[in-house]
Amino acid sequence: MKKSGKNGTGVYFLGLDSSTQAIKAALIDSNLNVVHEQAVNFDKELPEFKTQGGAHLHSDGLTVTSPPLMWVAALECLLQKMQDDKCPLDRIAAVSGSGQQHGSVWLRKGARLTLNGLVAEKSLRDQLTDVFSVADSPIWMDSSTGEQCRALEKALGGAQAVANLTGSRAYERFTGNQIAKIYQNRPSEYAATERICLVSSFLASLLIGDYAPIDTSDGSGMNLMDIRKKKWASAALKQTAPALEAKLGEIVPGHTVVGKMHAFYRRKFGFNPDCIVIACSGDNPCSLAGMRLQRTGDIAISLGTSDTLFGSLAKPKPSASEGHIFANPVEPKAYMAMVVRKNGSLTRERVRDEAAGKSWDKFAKILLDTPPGNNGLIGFYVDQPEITPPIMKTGVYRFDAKGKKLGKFPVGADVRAVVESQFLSLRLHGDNIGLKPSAILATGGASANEGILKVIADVFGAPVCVGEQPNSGAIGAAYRAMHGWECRKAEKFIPFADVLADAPPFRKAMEPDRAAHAVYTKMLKQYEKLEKKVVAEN
Ligand code: ADP
Ligand code: XUL
Repeated sequence: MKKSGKNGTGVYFLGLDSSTQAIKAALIDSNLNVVHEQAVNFDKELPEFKTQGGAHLHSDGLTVTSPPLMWVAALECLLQKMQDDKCPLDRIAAVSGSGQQHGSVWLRKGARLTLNGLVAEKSLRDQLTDVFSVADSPIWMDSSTGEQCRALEKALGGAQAVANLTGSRAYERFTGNQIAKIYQNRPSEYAATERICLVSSFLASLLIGDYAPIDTSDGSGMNLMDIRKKKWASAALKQTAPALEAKLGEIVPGHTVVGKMHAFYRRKFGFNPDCIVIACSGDNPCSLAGMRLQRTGDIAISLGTSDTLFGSLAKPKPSASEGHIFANPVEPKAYMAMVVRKNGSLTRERVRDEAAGKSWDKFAKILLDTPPGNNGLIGFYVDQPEITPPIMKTGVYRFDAKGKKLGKFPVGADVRAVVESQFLSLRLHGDNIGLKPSAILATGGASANEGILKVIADVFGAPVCVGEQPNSGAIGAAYRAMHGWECRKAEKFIPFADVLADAPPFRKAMEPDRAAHAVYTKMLKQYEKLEKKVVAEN
């Protein structure tokens, strides 16, 4: 491990990322260097929970859940690994976290007391086995709440009215619609619930041993928060479920200190007794912090389980048809805009296994060796019901250069088609909500793939930069921990950019090719036409 210590302070900041497939950690020193990274993969390291990509895909093809106890076990396992690696846990001044967005964790009456009374003699997992009123947490991949979405839009005066109030039209995965479904279908479990957390605020609750508030940025992904006032929207709460506000608790800005690490972590892992916890936030908001997006035109693409395109925004302009406006996680007065695709890494992985011998290197080589534009072939790869564009019926839809349906593509063409359609879609829909990149910062697992970065640069006609580590969720959480700690020390809000002024620069990884970009600009029209057709048929 590298040594730290700007001004001899020698303190560290920890970012945790409870994401879809794994929990990850990034430890930074006071010079903003990442000095340690660690991860626990759910499928591989906690096989007893029987997840696939961190989730349980139910037989209706729409419902997707994860066991919240797995997230508890994973946190403990991660901290154990860090202690085994001799990380200076006793010198961590502040911790914050990132969580996959929209997922909810349901805690039964009495859970708060259990959290308060955690003891180091027992495992977290054993002590928290019985705190959940719902054992299967709905996550962001779920698309089973169409009925509840329609009801919310009807009650509030239509999709635009819901978007104006909450930042997004009603979306299936958004937490409020998931809450409405559980209230309607499982009323006794709803009644037994004392607190509904997001994945992020659950992580913070585990760390402080108490109920932690939801932050305004992750709270924007619920269809329940007034996006301008940054308070719960009573009309949305009323339509969702009774007595909901008390179950949700407070909503706070992202730099808020939510408590101190519970004594459990000092006794078990040697954390410092003064270590504070800063409100945890969503993975995309944390990535925005990790990518330090400040200027308009600086846009990030996160290539994790989902693919997302996002950027900072001064004024919200919510759309009734697509995209999301969230509160900004580091600047209380600002916003962020985002487009999300569900068929990201796992869909690429499936095509890789079928067409590139299960090798990312081979997958990248095919992309680098085949012509931009795929000789006019366009495909839509919908392994899971898609969010952007909304396609509920799963399957692969392939078209030739004239727009005629095809059953199969020649060898290799699926590799190019899956990647090209993913980024043509992000370009088209990002543009619709004002996300027009002049430079792109890429992050997430797939940002290690040169072939994919080349397609991104060419589709958008913009240079692509990457950070030293592809894990901007955990790094962003570590930056936010530092920011919250500095604000607490100064007893006032300090601009995030001031705290991060010395952060390491990003590396330019790919320049766009003008000719290839022109091919994609032309292809986008055909892509849009075919996309409309596929959406209309479903
Ligand atoms: P999440 O945070 O959503 O759990 P990550 O950002 O950790 O996801 O990304 C995990 C994904 O990264 C895996 O599903 C895998 O398909 C993808 N991945 C890892 N390495 C590569 C690579 N070299 N090329 C393309 N994709 C990759
Ligand atoms: C964002 C979304 C996903 C999850 C998981 O709206 O649904 O990006 O946050 O990464």
